[in-house]
Amino acid sequence: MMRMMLEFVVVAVLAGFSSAQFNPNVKCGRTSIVHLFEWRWEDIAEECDRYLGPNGFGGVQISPPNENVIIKNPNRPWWERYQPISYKLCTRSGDEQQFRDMVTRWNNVGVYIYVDAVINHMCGAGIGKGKSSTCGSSYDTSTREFPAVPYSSADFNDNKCKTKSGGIENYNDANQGRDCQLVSLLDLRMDSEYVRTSIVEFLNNLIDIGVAGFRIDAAKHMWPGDLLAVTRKLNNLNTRWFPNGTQPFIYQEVIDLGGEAISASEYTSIGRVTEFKYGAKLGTVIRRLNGEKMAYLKNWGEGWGFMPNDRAVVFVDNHDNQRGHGAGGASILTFWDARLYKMAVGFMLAHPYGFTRIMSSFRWPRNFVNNQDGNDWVGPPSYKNGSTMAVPINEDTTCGSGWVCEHRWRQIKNMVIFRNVVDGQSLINWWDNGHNQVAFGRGRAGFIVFNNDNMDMDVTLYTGLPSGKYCDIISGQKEGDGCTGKQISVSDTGIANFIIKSSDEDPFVAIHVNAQI
Ligand code: AAO
Repeated sequence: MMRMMLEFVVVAVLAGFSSAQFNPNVKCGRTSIVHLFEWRWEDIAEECDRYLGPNGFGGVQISPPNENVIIKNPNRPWWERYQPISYKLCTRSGDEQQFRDMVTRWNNVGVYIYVDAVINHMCGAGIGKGKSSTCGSSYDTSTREFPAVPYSSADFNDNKCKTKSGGIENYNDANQGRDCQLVSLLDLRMDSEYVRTSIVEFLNNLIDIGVAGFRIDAAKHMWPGDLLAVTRKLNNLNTRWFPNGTQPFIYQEVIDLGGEAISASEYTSIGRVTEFKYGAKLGTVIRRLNGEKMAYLKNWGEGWGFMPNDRAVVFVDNHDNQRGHGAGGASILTFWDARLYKMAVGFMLAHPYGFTRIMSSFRWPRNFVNNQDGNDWVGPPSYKNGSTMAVPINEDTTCGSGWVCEHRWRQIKNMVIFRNVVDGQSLINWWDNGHNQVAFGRGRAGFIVFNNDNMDMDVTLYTGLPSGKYCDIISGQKEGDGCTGKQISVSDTGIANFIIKSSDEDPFVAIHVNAQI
């Protein structure tokens, strides 16, 4: 008993002084990252120099880089990458050399890589025996053998889980959530020193190669103490590119919409956490469901019951909930609802709450039967042999071959820049019409106006900006000495007139001091 108490005190003290990493490590003046879902390393490397770097993006979240099982039925779903076979760095996105090249190229220009780390589990329990994996490593799920790590039966939670099926049956039971299988994925025994060390070696290898941080997949399904034990052993970032003593950025995927046994706050001392309420609520507001209005966004953020600002990673949609996986439900906005989506992303990037992540998707043939998309599994644009297609760039800067590239949409790209320009400025000069016309400023650096009502808007507002002519960065942008879209004049007293028709292609206007003419 005495010893247990002592251990508890030691853990608590260590947690208090833990090397928690909340700083996204993005270069000064950059404030967002983009998830290039399922992109090949070669394309990501190109996208850095040709687009993301010059347009002020801070970094990229990449799909899991380690070996996964190859699923043939259905044919190569995107989600096979969430079924690890080993920690070797070869996947449909590329091999280890391509991975290293990508990281080096990015780091050299100061835009960083964040790895989606799948460490809670290995592949599905029913996968069987074979070598159908992205580097050809063998596995046998009945004996729990993964020789390329190696892991064997003692490294899994089978004996700890108390449900009949061996899987999570009830999200109101925290023990099930952590000790049982998530959708029948073989659950690693994270309280074992050996498993912890294997995971730490995997992550430290990536850190040494040069990555800047990790999205921790399924963090909710690991005990916070086990996760802390792993993150505490991570190396500091590679000093070839990062200042001495820089810790990796940690952001944990914890779905907490309230009302379940496991809550996000259990993880906020380890690193940042994905705030799933953000996209679910913002979608509800912008879609005007359940009587919600944009005027209510006045106290958006912690005022809406979200986690503390400096702990949150926020996004409008993610790779799961854009296709009905994970959580959030029908309110989630995606590229499929482009007009509303751009408004939601615009609002997110203008608002100071949280660290922002942009989604960049691929199209799939949606096929709804009884409100369920039968094609929610479809993998990235690929050839018959299963290899992923390159991302071709069209003349108008959009992407081809089924890659959506939301991050290249003018409105979104320009709002990423807006966020950089207004970084550190507080939200001021809020205005609303009591319904869905709202406006606010960020210090004296930027101002944004939305019209999500079914009527035209013609208002004169105090912007707080220095007097002058500004280009609206939504309907166009500044090019040379002129604007390609609307132009807004701010008077000597900081006042400007905004006209937004409800029929405008994008019913919002944004101006900032770097788009002045
Ligand atoms: C695939 C097959 C499975 C098969 C399995 C193994 O689809 O049928 O059993 O292989 O062979 C992804 C895919 C899965 C796929 C898996 C492995 O999404 O379909 O399974 O790869 O290939 C939970 C977790 C969360 C997880 C999410 C999808 O908590 O961590 O499910 N996300 C991550 C990744 C994701 C990945 C994995 C984890 C696994 O982002 O891509 O899976 O590595 C509740 C809980 C949530 C729970 C959801 C969904 O949510 O709160 O924690 O997420 O249920 O089960 C309301 C509630 C909300 C509730 C929601 C849905 O909105 O408010 O709380 O309803 O009920």
